[in-house]
Amino acid sequence: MTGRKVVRRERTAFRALFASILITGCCGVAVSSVRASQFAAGADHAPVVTKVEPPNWWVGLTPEVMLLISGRGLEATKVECNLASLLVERTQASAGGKYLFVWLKFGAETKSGTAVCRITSADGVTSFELPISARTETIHRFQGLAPGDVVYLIMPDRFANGDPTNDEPADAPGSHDRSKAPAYHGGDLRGVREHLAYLKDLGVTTVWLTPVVKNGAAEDYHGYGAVDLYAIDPHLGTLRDYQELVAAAHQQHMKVLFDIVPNHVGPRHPWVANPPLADWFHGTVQHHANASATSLGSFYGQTKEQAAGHDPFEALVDPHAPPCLWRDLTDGWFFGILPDMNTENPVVAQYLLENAIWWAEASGLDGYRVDTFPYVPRLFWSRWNAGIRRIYPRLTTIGEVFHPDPTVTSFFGGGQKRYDGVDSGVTTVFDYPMYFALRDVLLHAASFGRLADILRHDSLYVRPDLLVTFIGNHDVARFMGVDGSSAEKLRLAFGLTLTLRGIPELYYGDEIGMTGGADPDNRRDFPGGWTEDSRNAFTEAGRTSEQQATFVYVQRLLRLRSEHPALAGGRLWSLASDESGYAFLRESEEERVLVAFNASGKAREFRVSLSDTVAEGSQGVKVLFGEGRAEIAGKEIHVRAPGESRAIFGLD
Ligand SMILES: [Ca+2]
Ligand SMILES: [Ca+2]
Repeated sequence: MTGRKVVRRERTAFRALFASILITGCCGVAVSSVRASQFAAGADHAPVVTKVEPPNWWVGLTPEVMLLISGRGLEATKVECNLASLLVERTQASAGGKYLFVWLKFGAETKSGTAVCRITSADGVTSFELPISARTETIHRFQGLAPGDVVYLIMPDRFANGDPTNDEPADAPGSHDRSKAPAYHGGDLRGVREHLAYLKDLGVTTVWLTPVVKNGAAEDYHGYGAVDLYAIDPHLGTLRDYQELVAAAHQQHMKVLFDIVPNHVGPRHPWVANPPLADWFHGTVQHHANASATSLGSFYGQTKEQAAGHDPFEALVDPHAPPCLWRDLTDGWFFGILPDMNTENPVVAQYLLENAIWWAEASGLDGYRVDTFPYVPRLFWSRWNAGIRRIYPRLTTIGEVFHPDPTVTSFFGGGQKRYDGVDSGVTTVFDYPMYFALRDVLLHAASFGRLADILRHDSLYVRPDLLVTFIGNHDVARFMGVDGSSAEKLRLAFGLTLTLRGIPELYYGDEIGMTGGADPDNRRDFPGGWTEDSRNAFTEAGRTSEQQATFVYVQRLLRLRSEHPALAGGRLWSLASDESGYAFLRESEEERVLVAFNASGKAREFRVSLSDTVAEGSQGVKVLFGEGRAEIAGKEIHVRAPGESRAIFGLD
């Protein structure tokens, strides 16, 4: 909110009894108002409310809700609400009266309506409103992901501009400039909604948007610098735009993932100057640890080169490591600058859980992509996931564990307690080990056997079939932006991620071979998302022949995946693996499918015994996709594969 608005609010509060003031400008249905009244005496200290979080709630959702009221003079001696069934359990003022926590308990008789709650202090009275509504129908909402899903990652500022009027909101002057990589480019939620048909046509089932909450700096187009966890960033639209996007996706039988960041907020969040509690954050602006400072490569016997990928994640999963080896990771500020939430404080934990519940209930979203997962103490995750599941049992949570080693990533996966006695409760994690292996194999001449080596670690996961596989995202250089890449290698990479076990994630634009180096060059605008663009790659006519070839390739693979349950969720059996090739089976109740890759530049033949495999006794084979031929010869299958090719066969 702007300083001018706050001043206007305060003047209004001084002038009028029960003056109505808008407190959350862009919150669609969640807009609520503050009714302020006070006595003339002691006006300087009289209570004033500027913000209520959450701005509204629902009947029958939770037994209680904790409100964080912001303002001043909030040292309440009494808080009471006008609904008899709504009980004020307790209150706690803090930060010299700048904040008031109010715990409300919903009685069995609570009905929808707007509660008016009065705050009395020694110096005056004010009140705030809390709209409480009935829950909407839950069918087709909160769906969660299944192995048959395909995720498409979008950075909304860089995808499509559906509403040029929000390109530069009034409170963010100078933030919009398409010619500058770190500026806002104008893409928004409406732009995503208007291109759901394109994604549906490609074969995508799920959209993951990078964070949509309000950010505070002119270069926060990426969304990871939150200043308000209950508002949509005005560059992207309004809460109503987000609700309409989720509803439109559901109407087309698609799902939406919300990118949530309980670990930290942006440096410009108002809490940083005035924390609601003294220990709201781990440390202070002046004194805090850096979560990214330490490397433990040599501790675990790595060479200098190997150590580059090693960090305190390894100590965190090491039952022999004292907390001093990993404490900075969980309690330090990300990059040394992003204020780290003290999630061990139960008030902070309740705030963050309610925030996740609020976005789900307000929009109907289907899951959370959870940022910086290892950076938050695990007991918080256990309770956070359990709190979400109590209400939304099918909702999927996907943790970001950015590490190449499956013994590390699997530790954070949910479904079982680890050495610390904690089950993180997260549904699944991203398959970073497979990402690193795929890039090493296809772009850096590593042995193809690396893939089978990653896959043998699947025994460490409770649900390896739900791992989210990918060849690119917003944090790494584009696959096509890496030296040695080519359209052919990109197709091999898609061929692998779309046929291996797991839920594949595609990074926007990779399906047309977009290029770009490290952040922010990997976040270029999707061509055609802006009316002034010379080509519109959302349409076949606007794609170059090479873009069209890659698009059609991905589309055909996704169609095949949706038509063959073995490819979407079947068990994977590694049959043959060496420096340049890999052949594996996918097995479902209905079928067995053989997938063969030849990464070398020359044609080659696989001769694979089917004895003692689920394909033993197969009589025939037919090509489902790609180049190459195969035949059953006795107890063997012989596959002839051209150089840099992949082929998929159905076995009878
Ligand atoms: Ca826009
Ligand atoms: Ca942390």
